[in-house]
Amino acid sequence: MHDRTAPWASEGPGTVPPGPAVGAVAGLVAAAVALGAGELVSAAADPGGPSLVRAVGSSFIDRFAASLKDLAVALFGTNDKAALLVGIVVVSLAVGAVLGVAAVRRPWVAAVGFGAFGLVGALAVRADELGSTGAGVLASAVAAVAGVGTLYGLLWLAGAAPVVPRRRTVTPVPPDARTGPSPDLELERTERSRSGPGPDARGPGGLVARRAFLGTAAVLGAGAAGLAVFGRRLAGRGASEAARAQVVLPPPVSSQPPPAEPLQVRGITPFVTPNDDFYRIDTALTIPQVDLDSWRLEVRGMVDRPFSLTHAELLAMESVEQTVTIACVSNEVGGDLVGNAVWQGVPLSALLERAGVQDGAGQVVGRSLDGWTGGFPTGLAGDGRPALVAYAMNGEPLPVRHGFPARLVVGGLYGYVSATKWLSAIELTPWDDVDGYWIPRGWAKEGPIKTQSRIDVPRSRRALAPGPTPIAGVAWAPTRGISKVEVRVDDGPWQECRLGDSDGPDTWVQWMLAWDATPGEHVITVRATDGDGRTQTADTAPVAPDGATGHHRRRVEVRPA
Ligand SMILES: Nc1nc2c(c(=O)[nH]1)N[C@H]1C(S)=C(S)[C@@H](COP(=O)(O)O)O[C@H]1N2
Ligand SMILES: [Mo]
Repeated sequence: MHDRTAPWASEGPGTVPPGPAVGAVAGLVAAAVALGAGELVSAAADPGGPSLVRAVGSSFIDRFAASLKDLAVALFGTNDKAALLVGIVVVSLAVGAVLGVAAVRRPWVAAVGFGAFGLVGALAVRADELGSTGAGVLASAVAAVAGVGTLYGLLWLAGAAPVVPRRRTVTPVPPDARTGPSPDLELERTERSRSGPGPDARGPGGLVARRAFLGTAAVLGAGAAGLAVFGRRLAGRGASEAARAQVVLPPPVSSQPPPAEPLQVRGITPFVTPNDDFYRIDTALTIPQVDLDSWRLEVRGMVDRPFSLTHAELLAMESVEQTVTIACVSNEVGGDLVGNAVWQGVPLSALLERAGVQDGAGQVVGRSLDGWTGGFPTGLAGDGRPALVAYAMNGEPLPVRHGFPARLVVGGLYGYVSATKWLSAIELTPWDDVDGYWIPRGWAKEGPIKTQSRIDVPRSRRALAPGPTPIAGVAWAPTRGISKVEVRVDDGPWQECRLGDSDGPDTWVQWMLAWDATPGEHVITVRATDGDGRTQTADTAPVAPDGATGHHRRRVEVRPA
């Protein structure tokens, strides 16, 4: 009945260590089990906090965000996040596989390796503003133990252990195997060979061992994935969604109705961006979860009367509704990291007046629950532009991903210096004392939004029919407003476009031009002029350090008549 073809048991059970492939599979599965166990334990112990993988991801973002694309991206969009998490999992599994191969001959390597694995996770959770150190240590310890245990178990199943050193004389053993294991492990394995189900108890040899190994590995792998999914589910029941559902918005004392006549052009960007379509940019791999009973907004720093507000107190203050276009500094010319919403909230100026800003407090710093910061000159909060602690967006409580329960919205400033989401504190500091999150990462300290215009239609994907064709899009220069938008086709003259109604200078405007499309290839170019009469420059600048410039162009093809 002895099948001697199993590569790791060819000379008799238990005498020859399994090959590297077996070690790799065992190590990979062990790493998967470690990750799955870590997800589950962190989700159970600290549902609002990051898992080990997410915490490692967050430290990765904080450390490398600046260098990611040559300083050029002050953003972390949804896709970056998914890619980062997948990357961390893949690297972890690969490291597990390497540990598995090494552990075939040196079991201690697995213990050290998975220990280090756990330590990295624990340190990352500790460094994470959203993480509970206790939960992180627990999850890391469980993950490490689960990893080592799985690896040893699988190798044992595969016939690696127990290897009784005396018996190795039966087969030639590679030189490094002799020097490997620590005395303790030798002892333990010898012990196990006597008491536990030893080599012979594994019975009918290689084939069964291999089946048992592969079967167990598959089951454990699937189980690990299940643990991870279940853990995510558990963690997904964040406190914020539930809290948000309970929020009743007060009526604003003043509101700004959306403009009467949005332009009706098929494919044009709507004047108000629906919440679900609004771009999302932030460094948060785990969205800070909020329990409204304990959430506070602090106003502090260089103020005469620091105070903090409960959620109810914030909503009880007089609020206004204002339509404001916000944009990301990383928005490329023609890009879609820009949106326009009706924000309801408490004017920042009211909070600053109540606190009494001291002389020399040149900067308003918004602090997020996750430690992110953004700051802008204090004077801007009182120069007439909209500057709100916003708690509603387009008539709904602020969506969780857009900053629930409250965020800052400041007209005319890129989000990275102003639009702090998941707001926990507004801090007054001297201008030079604090640099917001992106400033040491290579971005300008002041971030006024540059005048921009974008072509929405026609799109360049399909050839157009010749004849009347609208050219349309949006243009923005928040705080200055848009006075004129012009389009040119090829090298033709700049033609002035029709503008839609705006809600004042802080929002974008829709624009359109009726074009009689002629057969052939054309390049359409747009440029806007702001309310101060300054026309958008044609000079191109990259997004770093303070926002892209240049004209948006689109090449279109018109079919023959
Ligand atoms: N807490 C926190 N707030 C943040 C950020 C962040 O990373 N963390 N990113 C800022 C940036 S760069 C932008 S462009 C805006 C985007 O806001 P939105 O995701 O609601 O569109 O949020 C800002 N507020
Ligand atoms: Mo941004």
